[in-house]
Amino acid sequence: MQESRYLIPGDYSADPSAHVFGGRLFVYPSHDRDAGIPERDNGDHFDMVDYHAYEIKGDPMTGEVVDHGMVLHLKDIPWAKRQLWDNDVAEKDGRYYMYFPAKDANDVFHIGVAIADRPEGPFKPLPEPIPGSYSIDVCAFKDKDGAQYLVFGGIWGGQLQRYRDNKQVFTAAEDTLPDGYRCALEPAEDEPALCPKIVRLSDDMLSFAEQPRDIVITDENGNALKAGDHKRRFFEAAWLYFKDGKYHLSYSTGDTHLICDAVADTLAGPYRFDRVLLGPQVGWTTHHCVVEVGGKWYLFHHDSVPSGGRTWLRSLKVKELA
Ligand code: FUB
Repeated sequence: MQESRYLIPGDYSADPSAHVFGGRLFVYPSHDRDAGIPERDNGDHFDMVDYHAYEIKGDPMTGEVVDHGMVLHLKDIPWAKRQLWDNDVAEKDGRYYMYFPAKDANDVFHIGVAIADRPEGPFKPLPEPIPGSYSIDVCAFKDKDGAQYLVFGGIWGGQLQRYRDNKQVFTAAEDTLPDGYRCALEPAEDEPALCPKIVRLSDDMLSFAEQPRDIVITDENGNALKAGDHKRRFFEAAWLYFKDGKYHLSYSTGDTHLICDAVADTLAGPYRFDRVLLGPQVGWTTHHCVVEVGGKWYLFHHDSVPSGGRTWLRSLKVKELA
């Protein structure tokens, strides 16, 4: 059996979120395109305008991949100006809720919701983003008691570094160094790293039921990881899953290009750094999800091999989780 598999040859997709809904495996990626925008550290070149929903019939390593077509387009989202990045979908009472980040008219990221009656969409967006939402990279997680959560956040182009206590305290100008875009606001190397956020969703799935909270990632001694610990600290692309009696938080380290896994006994954490799930891939970004299908665990991720290393044109892959 092949070790890994490209899922959508002939098109560019990234940032997979995979779920089994009603016994069917769905993958919701970002839909990459070449917008001709120069590569910058603020991610302007990731200028995506729509999403497709995919279904894999049967074994993820060999099954037919069905493209259910375009399920949401930027032009139909009244509040969003550009850059549809990593989305995820949650189910409640037979309805499906797609959560997605996009930049508003002021180039500030927020998270929107779009609703469908079927997991394959299409999804109809609400006219405004979720009040109090910010930053990028949404993961939807349903806990054992049925409560539903979003995990989100990403630094540099994902803008998380502009916020403290869920308030924007720094501006885009303060975030930008004179020599172009480089993130000026990451904490000092010996300060605690910025954390991904978790928030419980309201019963109707359309708003936050509480203030987003930090998910703290610690070292083996229980100390919060430092911002200078570039090989372990959170950058973006958090994914929460429950496996073997533990909560797992996996995430990208961004500028060191790793997917790491941290574990906790409770949803709230803290999460202790455990291991590297995936080493550097071709392309700058690395982004993944972990999902159980038929008793086996799979890692979905992306790389830029098929586009010849163009980091904004990525291709989805899957492999069994070791
Ligand atoms: O696809 C745009 C951004 O690139 C995502 O939000 C990040 O996770 C990175 O994959």
